[in-house]
Amino acid sequence: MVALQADTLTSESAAAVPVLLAAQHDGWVELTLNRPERLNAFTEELHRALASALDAAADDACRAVLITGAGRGFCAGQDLGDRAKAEGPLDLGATIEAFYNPLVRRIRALRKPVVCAVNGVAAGAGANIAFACDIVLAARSAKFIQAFAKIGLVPDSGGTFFLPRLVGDARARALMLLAEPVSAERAEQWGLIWKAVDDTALLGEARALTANLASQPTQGLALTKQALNASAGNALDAQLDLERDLQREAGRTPDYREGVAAFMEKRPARFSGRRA
Ligand code: LHQ
Repeated sequence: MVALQADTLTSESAAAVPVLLAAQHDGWVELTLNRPERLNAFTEELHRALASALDAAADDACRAVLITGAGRGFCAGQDLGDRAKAEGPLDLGATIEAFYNPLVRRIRALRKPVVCAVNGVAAGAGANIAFACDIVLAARSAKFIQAFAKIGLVPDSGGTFFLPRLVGDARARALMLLAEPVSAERAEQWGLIWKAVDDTALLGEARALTANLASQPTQGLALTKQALNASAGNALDAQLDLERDLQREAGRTPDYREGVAAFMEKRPARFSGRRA
């Protein structure tokens, strides 16, 4: 695993421990939140590093992204110590506007799949950032906590959007009002995540899944993401129109031609992910 290049490598101290690790693979990148002693809670520094890494991942050479956490936790949301250091009253809305909302928007808008491997507890914004990703795998020992209620806050980072849509209103309400942990297995049963995986198998499975996604028709997957992102706010008529427009675009990609040719020739497809 390598640290990010100088402009995105940020560190907690002069000892230079990067708060985010970026490992480049063949066509995909693995981003590891790296503040294990704080269960990878978000500081401004971590937000900045993650934002730059996701911007770098927008390059067409990168065809999938994996996000995970170092140590025993995935992410405990906002670093509450970081906020406590601030002088004077805090404007939490400004923090959300500057960091959390752009992060959720970056993940959703990225024109390639974002896989999240939840290796341990995901609390507060840490849970909701995971739910913003396209495919979520979680270690069987991991749990998800809408921790906001315990400190008098409102679920953010898209939680009030994603949860009711993923698990329905009754479960979303209780999870948010009670801040009760949900195990990875229950999260899978409820449709909150894609899959719970044995702890020791998590990273291997998440890497294999991401590598496989990086070999797929990237433009088609990007357009599929776009359709799904729009679905929550559209009526059927508008969604049908959008599907027509996106299919028109997909039909013009080299990977559509390759997919059909491979099918006809009864051979595996070799997708390039190129736009044209
Ligand atoms: C932490 C944290 C943490 C600092 C564990 N901060 N140190 C947006 C905009 C602006 C402001 C506010 O918020 C937001 C969005 C949010 O995310 S609000 C929600 C913030 N997160 C939380 O309220 C979760 C706080 N953490 C916990 O409830 C527990 O740590 C969980 C349930 C996640 C894990 O519990 P345990 O497995 O028992 O671990 P632990 O509590 O012993 O934590 C291990 C260490 O990590 C510990 O430090 P220490 O020096 O005692 O070993 C904790 O203080 C530290 N830590 N979360 N958010």
